[in-house]
Order: sequence, then C-alpha cells, then structure tokens
Amino acid sequence: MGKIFIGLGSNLGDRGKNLIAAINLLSQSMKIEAVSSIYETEPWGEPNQQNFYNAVVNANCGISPFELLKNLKDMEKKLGRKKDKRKGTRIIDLDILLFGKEIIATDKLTIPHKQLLLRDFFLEPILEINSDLLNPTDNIPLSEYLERMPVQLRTIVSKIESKDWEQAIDKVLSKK
Ligand code: PH2
Ligand code: MG
Ligand code: MG
Repeated sequence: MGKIFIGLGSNLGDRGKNLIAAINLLSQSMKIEAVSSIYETEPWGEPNQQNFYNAVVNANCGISPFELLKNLKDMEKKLGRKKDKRKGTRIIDLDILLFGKEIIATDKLTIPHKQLLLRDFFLEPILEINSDLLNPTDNIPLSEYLERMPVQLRTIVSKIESKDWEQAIDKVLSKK
C-alpha cells in the first residue's frame, strides 16, 4: 500500500474521460498502487451543478507533501482546469487526502484533507482500496467515520460501471 491517497473529482465535460486522463498523468510521476471505482455523487456545497464523478488513487512517490501539492496544481492546469469558484464546476480536482501518517496544518496545505471525515466521496473510495485505514489524527478507523456519517451529508448516487475505467486502471497498474 502506497502512503499517498489522492481524491479525484470532475463535474464538467466528459467526466469519465477527465478521470482517465488524470490517472494517466498521475502515473507519469508516481507509482500507482491502487485505484478505486468511480462514484457518481451529488454536488456538495453548490447544489445547482452537474453531479460529480469521484475516485481515489493510492500511490507512492519520493517527494514532499508541498512538492506534491505543486505538482497536482500543475497537472490540474495541464488537464484544462481554469481558475474557478471554490465549490463550483471543474474539469478536474486533485486533492491530497492522506500522506502516510503526516499531519500538516498550514495556510497552503492541510493534511489529512480538511473535509476528509465529512465526505462520503472521499471515505467510501478510500475504504474500497484499504478497508482498515486509520485516521492519523486520532487513530479511529475511517470506516467508523463513514458508518457514523449522517444522511444529510451523504452524496453517493451510484458506482459507475465502466470498461474504459477498468482498462485505464490495468494500464497504470502495469507500470508498477
Ligand atoms: N468537490 C468540491 C465541492 N463539492 N461535491 C462532490 N460531490 N464531489 C466533489 O469532489 C466536490 C463536491 C470542492 O472541491
Ligand atoms: Mg476538492
Ligand atoms: Mg482541490
């Protein structure tokens, strides 16, 4: 199991293709160890927008969390993301969710991700890849946070069945 968990989100354009382009680009600079299914989720925060496609990637790389943040921002740009509203529509969003057991709280970067414990679109795909992961700040299993999550916070509509996604996963995992 790699130490890094990255959350992927898209709710603009061809969401499936955007996620595939993202895992291909990620695989050029890190060793991808596992990739979750795609989940269709209701937009959290700003209701009047298209549903998101969300997924999670588990990976290893030799760089610091701050270098990783910069690389992910560059990749978002390369994948066509424009400057946008904080919770608005986006072609691609790449968020660092976990970096091993590291705990970081700065203006630029917070790890674990600030909303990790409050979003089923982060917890469900993480747990699909690693069902016994603990929250580094209190060592409580992430599965407990998901079980306890109130219905008002739940966004997952369905898991997307996609041959293209499965093929893309096979391709990036074969580079291991
Ligand atoms: N990301 C947001 C805001 N709202 N809602 C869903 N369902 N999925 C997301 O990835 C998401 C969101 C800000 O980054
Ligand atoms: Mg985000
Ligand atoms: Mg983001």
